[in-house]
Amino acid sequence: PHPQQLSAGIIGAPFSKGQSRDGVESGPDRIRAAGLLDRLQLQGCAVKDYGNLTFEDFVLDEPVRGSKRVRAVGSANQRLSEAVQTVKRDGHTAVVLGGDHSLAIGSIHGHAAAAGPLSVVWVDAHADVNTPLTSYTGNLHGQPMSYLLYELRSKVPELPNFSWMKPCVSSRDLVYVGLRDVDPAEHYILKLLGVKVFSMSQVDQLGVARVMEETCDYLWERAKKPIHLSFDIDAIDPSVAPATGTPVVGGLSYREGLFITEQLCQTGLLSAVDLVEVNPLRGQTEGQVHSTVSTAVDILLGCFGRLREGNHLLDYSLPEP
Ligand code: 4U7
Ligand code: MN
Ligand code: MN
Ligand code: MN
Repeated sequence: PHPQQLSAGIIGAPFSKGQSRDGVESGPDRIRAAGLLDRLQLQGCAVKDYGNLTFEDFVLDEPVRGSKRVRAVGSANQRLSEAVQTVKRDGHTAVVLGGDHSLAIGSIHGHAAAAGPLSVVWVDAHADVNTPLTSYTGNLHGQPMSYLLYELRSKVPELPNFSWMKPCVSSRDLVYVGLRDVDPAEHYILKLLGVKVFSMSQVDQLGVARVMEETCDYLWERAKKPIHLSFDIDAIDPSVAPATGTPVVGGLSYREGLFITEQLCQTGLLSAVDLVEVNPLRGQTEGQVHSTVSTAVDILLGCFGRLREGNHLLDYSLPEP
């Protein structure tokens, strides 16, 4: 698709209670301040900003079976799910600016509620598929995929403020790219369910071009479903994107990150994108924050048709002398 045929509906989700570090709630405003909306419009993409969501506070939000701030996460994601449904029904490609990665629960749920069965491409250093019972940190940002997968339904306990959601993704419709920090229980789950995984080791072995070719082939084997891209900025190497809560060495290069978005955009099926885990407070210098935020912006521009070969507007014509 050409950028001029695309439209973005942007939702800010300044939410941080899926993990314990302050700062990730300022991700949406930092990404906007870096010029995301103007730059999308300049490349010909129509943009509607739905603003920032607000979230309910819970004074009493005691851990539930070891998992922290479950009520706040459940409630925030219910709001986000409704917002994503609105954006999809308005006809846009949804963009969720996080915030921490627990937001994928509401984002993917809302996308599936509005668009039907999805393919999910999860670009992350982590698999985020701990159940509340396998997590040893108790942080919900390490658990969202376990709530979303049909196949794990019987392994996830009922949690307060989660009764609004039901699993909506099949493990056959999920592909991971960039993994390099997977907990033992998560590794067991990925093997048990036979999930398609391109870890950093596969990126090294095959190169990102084959990884993306195989990702698309795999997802299209059965049907061409709308694609949900959930992009955790910590997938990118911390030398490029250090301002994030759980950095892991040995990540995707900036170029590999952009290539992933160029390829997914060219499928014409990209229907929603999360850009999460940008935490400006985790940068040690303003330069580190800038590098992280501008990488996040470039990833999003790539999702909306920006190509490194260059672009031009459909109605462009050369000036006559
Ligand atoms: B992120 C972790 F234990 N697996 O469950 C956990 F290593 O959204 C990390 O990908 C989760 O940044 C990282 O807490 C969550 C940990
Ligand atoms: Mn991560
Ligand atoms: Mn993540
Ligand atoms: Mn993280």
